[in-house]
Amino acid sequence: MPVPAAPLAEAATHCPYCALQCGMMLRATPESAAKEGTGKDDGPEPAGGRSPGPVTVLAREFPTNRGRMCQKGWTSAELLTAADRLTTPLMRPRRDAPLEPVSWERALDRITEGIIRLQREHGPDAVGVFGGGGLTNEKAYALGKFARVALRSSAIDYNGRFCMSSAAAAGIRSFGLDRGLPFPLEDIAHAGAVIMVGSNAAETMPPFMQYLTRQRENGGALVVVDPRLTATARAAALHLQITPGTDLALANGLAYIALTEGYANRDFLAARTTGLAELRAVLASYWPERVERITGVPVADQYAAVDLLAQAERAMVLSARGAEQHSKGTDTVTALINLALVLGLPGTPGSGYGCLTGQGNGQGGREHGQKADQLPGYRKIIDPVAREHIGRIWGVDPTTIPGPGRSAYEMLDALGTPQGPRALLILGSNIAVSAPRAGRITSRLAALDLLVVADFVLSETAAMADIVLPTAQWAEEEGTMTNLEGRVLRRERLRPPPAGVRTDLEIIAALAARLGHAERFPGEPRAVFDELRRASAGGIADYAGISYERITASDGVFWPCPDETHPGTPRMFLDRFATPDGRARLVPVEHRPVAEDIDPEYPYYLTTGRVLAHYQSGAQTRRIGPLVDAAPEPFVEIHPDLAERLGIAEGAPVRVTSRRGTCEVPARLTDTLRFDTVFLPFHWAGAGRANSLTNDALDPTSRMPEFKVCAVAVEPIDDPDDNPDDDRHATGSVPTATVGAAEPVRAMLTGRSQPSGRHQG
Ligand SMILES: Nc1nc2c(c(=O)[nH]1)N[C@H]1C(S)=C(S)[C@@H](COP(=O)(O)OP(=O)(O)OC[C@H]3O[C@@H](n4cnc5c(=O)[nH]c(N)nc54)[C@H](O)[C@@H]3O)O[C@H]1N2
Ligand SMILES: Nc1nc2c(c(=O)[nH]1)N[C@H]1C(S)=C(S)[C@@H](COP(=O)(O)OP(=O)(O)OC[C@H]3O[C@@H](n4cnc5c(=O)[nH]c(N)nc54)[C@H](O)[C@@H]3O)O[C@H]1N2
Ligand SMILES: [Mo]
Repeated sequence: MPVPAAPLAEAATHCPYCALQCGMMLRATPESAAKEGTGKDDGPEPAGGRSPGPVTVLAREFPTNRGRMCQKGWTSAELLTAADRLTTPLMRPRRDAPLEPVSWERALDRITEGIIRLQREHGPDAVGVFGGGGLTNEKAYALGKFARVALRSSAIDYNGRFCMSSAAAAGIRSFGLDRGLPFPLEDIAHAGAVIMVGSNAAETMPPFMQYLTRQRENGGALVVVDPRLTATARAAALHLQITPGTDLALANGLAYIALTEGYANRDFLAARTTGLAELRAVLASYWPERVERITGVPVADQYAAVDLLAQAERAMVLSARGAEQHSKGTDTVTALINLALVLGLPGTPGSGYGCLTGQGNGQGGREHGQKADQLPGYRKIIDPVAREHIGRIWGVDPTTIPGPGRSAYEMLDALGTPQGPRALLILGSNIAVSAPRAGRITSRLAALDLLVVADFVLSETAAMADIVLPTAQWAEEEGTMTNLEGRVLRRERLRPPPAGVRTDLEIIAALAARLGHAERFPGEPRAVFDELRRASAGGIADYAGISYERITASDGVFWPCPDETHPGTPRMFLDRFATPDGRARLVPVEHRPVAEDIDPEYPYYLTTGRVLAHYQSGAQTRRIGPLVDAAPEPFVEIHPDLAERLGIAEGAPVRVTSRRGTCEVPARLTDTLRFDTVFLPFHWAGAGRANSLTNDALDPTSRMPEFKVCAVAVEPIDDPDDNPDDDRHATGSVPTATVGAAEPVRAMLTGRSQPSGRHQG
């Protein structure tokens, strides 16, 4: 292992959380440098061992955040010194025994023995890898290569499948490639109209809101489509309070209006698209009254939204998880792209369609090969030319590179079965909390012969592992991230990890070395990045011209950037789309119902999402004092009228039940959501785990699960001890309070013509 460089007094880096990648400055307090660990120790942390001191976080003037950050960013450094931070590998002496500290040698030897034995008995695919969109580009690249070269396994996928995979699949189908935002954030401030479909950026990317504020100050209008009146929707001129799971019909309906009202951009359609006739034929059945019946969005509001978009000189259609995390997410985004194309927005300067990618490296994480069907440079693993090129870079015979593996949920669902992996290595995901139908997934994890998790804390998933490896945090290692704009940026290291802790790259390198591939896996991020550049050269996501030096000296570089003299590509598609003929595809798509609709037994829609103070599975933010104070516990949002009907008071314990499990949380009564819909944030484990309920129905193209809608029953908990088991099935007991409630709710809906659009200003 190379000797780590000395700690810095100050490091220019980026927030460890979302895809906005706010620029931040980290400053070591004087005593922390003195108490520094070297990161080189190869044994358990001695009792009372060294612990590095606190770090101060300052916001930087970076083009994404322009000096601002949210509460998560300001408090992010607290996790560096969290009381329960892992500083030694942990291992179970026996399957049923508790985790105990062990040396790195023993932990790595035990993992290697397990891998070799399971692969000898069951073949290479017996060992699987699960990565994350929070990992740096270097780690995502190394992990994909580790699976294909060191393990020769096809079983690798990652949590990005649960995130923006539907938008990615739709972007590839319509435009020929997927870059979340094909334009810089700055363009949003100058758009005359923006429609945001299923994004609550006010809570999920607070510093992003300054672009919408500036957009409004510039005279622009915002339309928000969300079943809830969120903080984001409050900033809108028009809020469309849609029935969950019906965005596809709405998008088709808005495109219908654009075509029939003469708003279609005929020159653009003729010059830059194909498929208009076929699209027109499908859109013909999406007349406004029918769309109102499906979506609940009043006809007048549909017209108002199209008027705003069509009359603006520059306009944007943006989507996020609310529209995408559905079993028809790919087609829903396709319908939104069709709307944008009919209006002539994509590839037009200042206008366009974009997906607001979520995780810190959600964009880069989907480009470098940790995806089941992909090789670095956003290449297809089935493409013989790509296999040839990558085989050369990796120094292996291309025929030895495995073919495509299963998608994230399908791989997890098969764990421990004769068809699936018997060992799993997880870096950067806490699936025991965040996977859909999580009761099923934890039972699959428990069925494994070997579960290895690398994390900085004992997440709920790590707590199930046979071996846990303590890994470095963002301030303790270098690396690059690619933000939601496709901007490749640099993380600078403030100080080495605490004694006993290794970086993910060092862990991958050490395992690869034990599997006989010592030379092929450098543990140094720069060496990995240089290889990544060469591997990506000539691919879709081409990083060949991007270097650490360039992105340190600048505000990052946008891919594609094929050589060092190339300026990078902030705006894409200006001349042509990335399809063979250069034209965007209008792909006709039909609305279809949600995978699990409400019925008398499960009469309400459940939707899930986020709150400002917590990040994802909460593994990181549930350990940070000010964030726990801001949002101490899980809750379910219920409309006061529905709560009254069910006999539920504010703060009272509520049981939410789906065909897959139950969740018990206090009620939060609010009239900001539809009264046929309840909302659960998914940041908590245990009885408050939202994913005990969610549906594992998958999108046929992206394999995205239907996180955003399933059918549930809701009842007050009279006897708190009466707690039915998780993952029960439809045959289980039916909560009496809600039997047959679907009809009264429908009557309420029609009786009060809920929901209605909301006009302001
Ligand atoms: N505070 C915080 N910020 C985060 C994260 C976090 O966990 N916490 N995670 C990051 C990541 S990885 C991601 S992916 C992003 C996610 O960012 P967002 O997509 O903004 O987050 P969500 O809360 O999942 O969903 C957004 C909205 O979709 C709405 N919605 C639910 N169902 C539907 C529907 O059928 N149609 C429509 N139109 N809307 C619907 C919900 O009511 C919710 O307000 O946030 C990133 N930023
Ligand atoms: N019901 C419902 N479920 C959802 C969603 C939803 O909207 N509703 N959203 C989905 C989405 S969009 C996403 S992105 C997923 C996210 O869900 P997860 O994949 O569980 O994401 P995190 O909670 O960020 O988990 C990251 C874990 O890895 C650790 N970690 C962070 N960085 C690193 C690193 O660099 N190296 C290593 N080794 N470990 C690291 C953290 O401590 C944490 O334990 O959840 C999905 N689940
Ligand atoms: Mo995400």
